Amino acid sequence: MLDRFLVAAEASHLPAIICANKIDLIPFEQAQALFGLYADIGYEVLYTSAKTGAGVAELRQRLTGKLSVLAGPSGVGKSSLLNAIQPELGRYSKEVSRATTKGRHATVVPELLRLDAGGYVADTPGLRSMALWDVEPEELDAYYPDIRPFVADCEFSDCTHRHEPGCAVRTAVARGQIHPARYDSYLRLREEMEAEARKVLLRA
Ligand SMILES: Nc1nc2c(ncn2[C@@H]2O[C@H](COP(=O)(O)OP(=O)(O)OP(=O)(O)O)[C@@H](O)[C@H]2O)c(=O)[nH]1
Ligand SMILES: [Mg+2]
Ligand SMILES: [Zn+2]
Repeated sequence: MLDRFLVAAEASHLPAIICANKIDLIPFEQAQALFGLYADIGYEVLYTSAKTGAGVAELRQRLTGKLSVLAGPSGVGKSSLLNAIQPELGRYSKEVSRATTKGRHATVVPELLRLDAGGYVADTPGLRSMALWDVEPEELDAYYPDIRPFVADCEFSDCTHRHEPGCAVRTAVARGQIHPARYDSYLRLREEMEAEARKVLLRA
């Protein structure tokens, strides 16, 4: 899911910040073991807790003066984080709206909110899945900043990085220059996109 969001952001030329919330629930080393690889790739990773306030000032600072959107699965604490940044901003977090919320989601409609410190931020309902429109399977590798630098060295210009001989991406995985989890997510996403494209062809 995270890699999917990152691909969508790369494809739209939107700078992405990864916010790992609820760090009060696990030891910090454990959080770092999960998200540290993204920092290695070059993404900015913020570790936050809406509950203790950890990292909230940093998040507020990164949103100030910008037009941003908080996206992620339901229940991760997007609205709670906004509440922590500026009271009453996350009006639709679970606590506040428990009495009126029947469904799984606390936030029901995306809403653009004004920050006192300047800028706007959109709170969104949690996403269970996300389609990647306007991204062709053949260009997926370009949206993985950790895979992208190796693609030009593949023997075949249309290399899918699955099984072709002389694949520089697979060599990089073997050498530990690309994290295996990221390579796996590339393969899965590519598979899914190709299956989707086949369905569209069948319908046509
Ligand atoms: N322990 C802990 N709980 C948190 C934290 N942030 C949010 N929660 C809890 O997580 C639950 C979901 O929080 P929400 O802010 O409603 O989550 P959301 O991402 O806005 O969810 P949707 O609106 O459905 O997409 C609530 O019970 C919050 O109290 C945190 O940093 N630590
Ligand atoms: Mg919400
Ligand atoms: Zn290749």
